[in-house]
Amino acid sequence: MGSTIAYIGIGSNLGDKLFNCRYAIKKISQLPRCQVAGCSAVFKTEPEGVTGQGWYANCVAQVRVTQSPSQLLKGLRGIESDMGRVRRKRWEARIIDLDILLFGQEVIESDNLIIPHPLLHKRRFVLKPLSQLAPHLVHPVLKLTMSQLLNKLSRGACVELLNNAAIEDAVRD
Ligand code: A4P
Ligand code: MG
Repeated sequence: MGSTIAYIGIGSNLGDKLFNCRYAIKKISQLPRCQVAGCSAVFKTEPEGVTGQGWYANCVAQVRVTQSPSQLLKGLRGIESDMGRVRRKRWEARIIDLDILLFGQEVIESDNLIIPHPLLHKRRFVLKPLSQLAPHLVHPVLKLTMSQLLNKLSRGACVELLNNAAIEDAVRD
């Protein structure tokens, strides 16, 4: 199987949020047939679409994989549960959330996997880190680049830099 570049959205709004993001990246780098090729900075972001929750730490990892999207999803679900995530209801506060944002230029709509992530183009907390890593990457359905999608967003939830440098080291620590 040839390799594919995928982008994983990482979010945490419980516990030591920055540590959780760093730890998840390290765990992603240890998945079989998955190599972390780059990481964005981590951003402190206002919750979007939910009220009454604490701020999130969000970042995006770029990974080179030689596995299928569903195998990658399975690996990510394993990391979420190893880190103690318990799912009760959708969009609740979470220790860690790992979403596949993009998987090469593939478009997938199955029962348990939708790629590109259906809200990717509407969320500053996704587009800001994604355009840091891949500003010219084209959305396979909307045919706009990540930086074009970011520029199209109207003013909304606040996204500010939390940690600029440390994440790259998470893979090496
Ligand atoms: N699923 C379908 N497509 C995908 C995909 N591309 N990647 C399915 C990962 N999973 C995918 O996800 C529910 C189901 O989605 C999974 O069983 C999987 O088969 P989940 O992680 O259990 O639940 P969730 O995270 O509560 O729901 P969802 O829809 O993933 O929500 P989001 O998109 O994660 O949004 N505000 C800020 N500032 N930062 C955030 O990170 N996150 C959310 C949750 C809301 N507001 C936020 C943030
Ligand atoms: Mg999720």
